[in-house]
Amino acid sequence: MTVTPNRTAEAKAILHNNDRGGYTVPTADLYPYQWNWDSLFSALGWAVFDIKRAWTEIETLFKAQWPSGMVPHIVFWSDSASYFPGPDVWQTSGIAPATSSGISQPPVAATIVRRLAEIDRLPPRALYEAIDRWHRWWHRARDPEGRGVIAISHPWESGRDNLPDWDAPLSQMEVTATGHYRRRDLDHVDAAMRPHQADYDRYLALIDYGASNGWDDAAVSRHSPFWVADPGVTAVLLRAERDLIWLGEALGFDTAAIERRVDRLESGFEQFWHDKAGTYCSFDLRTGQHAQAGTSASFLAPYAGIDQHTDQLIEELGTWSLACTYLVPSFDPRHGDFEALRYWRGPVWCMVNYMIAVGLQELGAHDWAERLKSDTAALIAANGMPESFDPNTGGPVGGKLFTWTAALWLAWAGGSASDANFSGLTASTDH
Ligand code: 9WN
Repeated sequence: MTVTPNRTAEAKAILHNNDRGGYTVPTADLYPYQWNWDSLFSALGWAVFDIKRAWTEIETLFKAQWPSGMVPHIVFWSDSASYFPGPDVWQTSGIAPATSSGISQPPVAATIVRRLAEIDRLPPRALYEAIDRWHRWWHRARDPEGRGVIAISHPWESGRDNLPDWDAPLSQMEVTATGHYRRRDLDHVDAAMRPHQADYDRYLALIDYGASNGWDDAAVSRHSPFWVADPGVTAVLLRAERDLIWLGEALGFDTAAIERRVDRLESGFEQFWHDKAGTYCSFDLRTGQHAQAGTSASFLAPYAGIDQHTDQLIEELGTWSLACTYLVPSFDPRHGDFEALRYWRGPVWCMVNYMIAVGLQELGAHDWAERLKSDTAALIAANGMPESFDPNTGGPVGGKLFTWTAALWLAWAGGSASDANFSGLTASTDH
């Protein structure tokens, strides 16, 4: 007799097992610290059965906010030998209030806090103000020219580390002395699923660049060897700004400044449109060169409330669906650089599917939103909760017992009717 696994019980157990007291690690060993967007997505999962714990997750993350407003992508609350690069490489002490990395990650906080507010209560005013400071940091530090597109200073800042988009900008970098270092990721995950050594050398060189400039935002924006406008971070920020307005109005704040930031991002977004590729693509702000093909982030435009090219995007999604079994691969499955197992060069990531589906639903593309939800549910039902999935076979990729996969099962893909109000697909969409 086959026993059907109880995925909901498993998902809750994953959150509990990854709980380190006030914050949730993405997975044991491979990622033993608090990661920014992982932590926020975990709050969606916690909210399904422990709303208080969901709020704590976010409060803990914001304790690590820098005086500049930046919220780091990793907070090293405790020591661990199982991850590299650790605090000694980042060298942020004296700048950061808690030991942390020196770069950020896609700012999903306002959107997730809004979701918690809709099901529970409004956030404390101080949390709203902290998120506002973080958003202002993105504009000031990562769009200093006010072009309306947000730059990343390191592939890790996009959250989509080894996307083919970053290959050309990284290849321009001179990598001289990174010194000897030992990667720890390969102790935990098959090398075929991880970035190449040449990528890691560049990731390290970029950390070295930031650290040797004291993580000064002006120095980074002027001279960082890697400075690429990312439609992923820009779309996430644009949506987050709209959700911050919602929160600000509910809390009685003046939101006029945020409205102006929204206007700037809305008009800036079209710069990502690349006619030849027929989709939204990142571009190198130093050379002006667009990436050559679409990525899963191209489909985040609807999530950002951008509807100029909806028909083309939906047509593109239809073509992708014929080239792989499960949507949405992280990179164009028809392109020569697509690799079904190698991290962000192919695999399907649940939280990206969730964001894309929310946007599609809001623009009225209900069938596609449902398709993404049912693909995600099928992947998890068959394979449990790994870091990501092979878009062709559906097999598990990367780390195991993964927090955001578990959280998105609870809050979205595996939701029963009684969980419906936690689903991004049914919550109010009045923006
Ligand atoms: C570097 C934790 C993080 C995610 C990122 C994902 C991966 C780290 C790494 O893991 O990046 O930040 O060492 O590979 O790409 O999105 O937040 O899950």
